[in-house]
Amino acid sequence: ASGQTYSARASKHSNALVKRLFDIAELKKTNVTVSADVTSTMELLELADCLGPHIAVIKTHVDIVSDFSNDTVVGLKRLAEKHNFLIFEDRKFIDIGNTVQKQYHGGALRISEWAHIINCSILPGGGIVEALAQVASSNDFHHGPERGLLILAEMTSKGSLATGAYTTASVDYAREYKDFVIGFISTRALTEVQSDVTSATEGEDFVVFTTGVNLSSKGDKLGQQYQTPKSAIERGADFIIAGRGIYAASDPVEAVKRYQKEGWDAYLGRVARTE
Ligand code: UP6
Repeated sequence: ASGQTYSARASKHSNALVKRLFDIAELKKTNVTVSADVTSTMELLELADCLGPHIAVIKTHVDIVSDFSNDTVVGLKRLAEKHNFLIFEDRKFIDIGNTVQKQYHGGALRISEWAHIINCSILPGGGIVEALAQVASSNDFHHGPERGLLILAEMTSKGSLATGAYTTASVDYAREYKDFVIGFISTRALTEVQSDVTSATEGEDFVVFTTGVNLSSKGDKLGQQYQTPKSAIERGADFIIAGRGIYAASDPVEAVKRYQKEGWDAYLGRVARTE
């Protein structure tokens, strides 16, 4: 787990998107990513607007939005600017390179146009990372510097097979494609070199996003397993991702504020322990 502050990491990072992400965290004092898993454009935009001041990133699954259209995209982009947060489409690409390029760029969802962050599984091998990176670096794509990839290195569901050699290979691919890969979806810090002792020499600082965060539940009936914001951050999460814990609460704004405070206090604690 990194013991450095977000601003220290921002100042040293070579990736413009990561810099911006850390700057947002520091400015808004939040490491919360809300997983806005609602199924209509109206609900999604309402959530983004009322939670916006308290989050660093909104995570979407736009393929579950029943009336997804250009209005969804325009609305999301407008709110991302209004509240200064990034958009992460949790599409979990997992296919051969030729297919994921078409799923990422163009198609019905036009993900490359509006999502700052995407993620993929490395089950298909390194070609998937290369294919997605190619889209962002192509000459006719103008958002390249504002795009980044998280590798799904672990999963929070019971019986997950994203362990062992798969997780190790995730780190290897991240290092191989470090211009485009900004970090991991994982339940803990995966790279020892994130400690400030070695990161200076290695020049490596991957961002850890952790899903499966909930303050009031241990899991659901379909195998989801939760930890608290504090435990996630202590294990190395830089950003905590919470869905139902926030949007399904009776008062989502009150809930997001609790996750913001718990997440921020845990981060300050981690930094203080390193000093
Ligand atoms: N997600 C996980 N676990 C993973 C990867 N992704 O839960 O290993 C995603 C889910 C959902 C969110 O697709 O969008 O994170 C978790 O939602 P929840 O907080 O409501 O359980």
